[in-house]
Amino acid sequence: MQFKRFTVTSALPYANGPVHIGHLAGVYVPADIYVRYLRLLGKDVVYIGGSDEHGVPITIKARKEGVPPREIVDRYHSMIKQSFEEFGISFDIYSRTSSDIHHNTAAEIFRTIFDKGVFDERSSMQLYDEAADQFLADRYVTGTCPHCSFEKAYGDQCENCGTSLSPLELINPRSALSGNVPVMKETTHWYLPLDKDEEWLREWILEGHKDDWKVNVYGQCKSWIDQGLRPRAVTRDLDWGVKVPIEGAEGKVLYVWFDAPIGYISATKEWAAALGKNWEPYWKSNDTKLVHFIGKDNIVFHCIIFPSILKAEGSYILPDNVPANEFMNLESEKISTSRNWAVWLHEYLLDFPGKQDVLRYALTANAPETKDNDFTWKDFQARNNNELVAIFGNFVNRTMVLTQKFYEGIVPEKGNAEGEYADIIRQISEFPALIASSLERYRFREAQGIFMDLARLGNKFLTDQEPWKLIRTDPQKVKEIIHLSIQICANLAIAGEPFLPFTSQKIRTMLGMGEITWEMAGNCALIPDGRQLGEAHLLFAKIEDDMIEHQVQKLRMTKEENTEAQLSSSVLPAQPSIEFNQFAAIDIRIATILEAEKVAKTKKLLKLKVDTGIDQRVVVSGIAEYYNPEEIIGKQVLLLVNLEPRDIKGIASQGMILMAENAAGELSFVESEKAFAAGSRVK
Ligand code: B3M
Ligand code: ZN
Repeated sequence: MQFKRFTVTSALPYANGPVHIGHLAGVYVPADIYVRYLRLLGKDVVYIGGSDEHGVPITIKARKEGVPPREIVDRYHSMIKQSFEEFGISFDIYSRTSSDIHHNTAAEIFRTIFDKGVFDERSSMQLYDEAADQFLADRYVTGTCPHCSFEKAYGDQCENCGTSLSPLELINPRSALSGNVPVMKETTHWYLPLDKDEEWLREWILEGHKDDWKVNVYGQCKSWIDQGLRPRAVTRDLDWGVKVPIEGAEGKVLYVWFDAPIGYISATKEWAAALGKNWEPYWKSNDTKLVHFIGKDNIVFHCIIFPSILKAEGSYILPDNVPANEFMNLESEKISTSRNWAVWLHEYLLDFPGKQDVLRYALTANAPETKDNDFTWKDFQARNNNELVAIFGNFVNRTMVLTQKFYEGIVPEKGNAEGEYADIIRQISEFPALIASSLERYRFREAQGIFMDLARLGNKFLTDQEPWKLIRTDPQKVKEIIHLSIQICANLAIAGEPFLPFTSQKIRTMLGMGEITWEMAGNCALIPDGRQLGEAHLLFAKIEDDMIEHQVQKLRMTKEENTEAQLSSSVLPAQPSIEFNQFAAIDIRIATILEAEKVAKTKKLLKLKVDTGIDQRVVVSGIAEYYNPEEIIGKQVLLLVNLEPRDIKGIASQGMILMAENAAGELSFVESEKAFAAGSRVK
């Protein structure tokens, strides 16, 4: 099918924190590559982005900071918008769901579906936090996932196994507000009867998109549909969100996953209005190709729930594809906002100024397209130094420098060595179609790899031809070599624009290129003889070890902070109280360690001889993993002296050394601050 226009969306990030490389690799970089390619093709395309400003993630953050939700979304919306812009994510509009146009659009769609009588209105018992005086929807409740036993599943989804949940399915639910065990309370909500959508969803996705949707996306949809779809509440008892636009629904708002995807539509309206265009064809015309770029945790919402909403409304098209990615991990661990385990975009932009393309390149080269992948700083450095600098940058730089040196920067004439270079010229002409074919199948990683092969081809061409030597013997041929190299540079500027837009711009400036189109790619007569080229600038610079070490160090510190926080938060509750005389019966003394040796054939045990002040005796203690025998001779420790003797590995142990144990199970002696004599009583 020949599409007339393209509506491309990328997931609306929650405005409750900055964006990180996981978001970029999963969603924004691939979407941006795709739309830049479409624009080069001259297609009518709108690329929609914006902030998701409703939902519990926002209100929880606001509550934590003790500020109104509005303050949170204002802060992060502008921060996210700005960093996307600086990073070159080329949205046609970056909107937000707290705008009036969005509230009106979402309310209108709800109203239309309501008027058609599609929703079921149902009263039911829901979890309620009495202390906070609030129903516990979605992330306001946590508990154990009934599917995978993950203990921190949310009321709407388990982030461990990806299953979408309802609060009542959680085992041992707890309020995220107070930590309390919730009670049940009755409330009324409107439900989208997804069970009735099963048939057309089956036909549309399972039969219609078996071959063109990604395996991971198709698989998730299939398992959802096969498990049987259930009606889903699309309203909530909350005060932050789009008000439910019907009577009798006071104090209720639309479920965030009802309104957020509608944000794509609201943003399109806003974009069109500003340009005096009609928004409707972009959402309602069958010759429009709608593509949603998302992460794998959003698949069900974009492939099943949102389409069901649009279908119920009746006048919208459905997505042609939903190329969801898997997750990007960071240094072998899952990226986590709460544990600060991430590379934040705004920090990257500060730490690596002018290196947007390096991150874009590294993320695409390692994109989690078919499975989770890992970002490491070492790989980032290697991609830059060994690929961008050594191949792409090196080729373009050599071409520019030689043109400068031999011809004062003027493009030499082509000559007629065409026959000799016919094979290379043919190869160049084949590149655009190869890259395009991968891009159109959403294989960005493969596409970028092919693009790099073009740079490789150029680099190898120069190296093989050795014009710097040939200049003395065959200056005519050198002209031809340099001429062709310049044409390859121009091709790299065009084919590279979707992947490395900043670099493409630099090359275009150096070569004096104007507007570019995809159609021009593959051509070896892009830059005419006699053109004076601009000044040569390096495209990429080597990234030294200290820059990488600095980033790795940052992560190391985060890890230490997390471990400390975890240890201090996992303190055991106090034991039941005892009477004073129970305590008084315990006889603890300061004792001096006189001798220490390992107990044979054990890992943990030391046999100690101690001076208790009362006597000298033998005690067996399980501290061998934490102390070497020789380093503890002479130490003053606390000893429980009236514990009944026990036989440990054939040794009669008379007493017990008191040790402190932390949450990690590590042991430490407890010492007297002053050097008291052995036998001093501890009470
Ligand atoms: N804000 C969830 C997320 O960031 C959500 C996406 C909305 S897309 C309409 O995972
Ligand atoms: Zn689970």
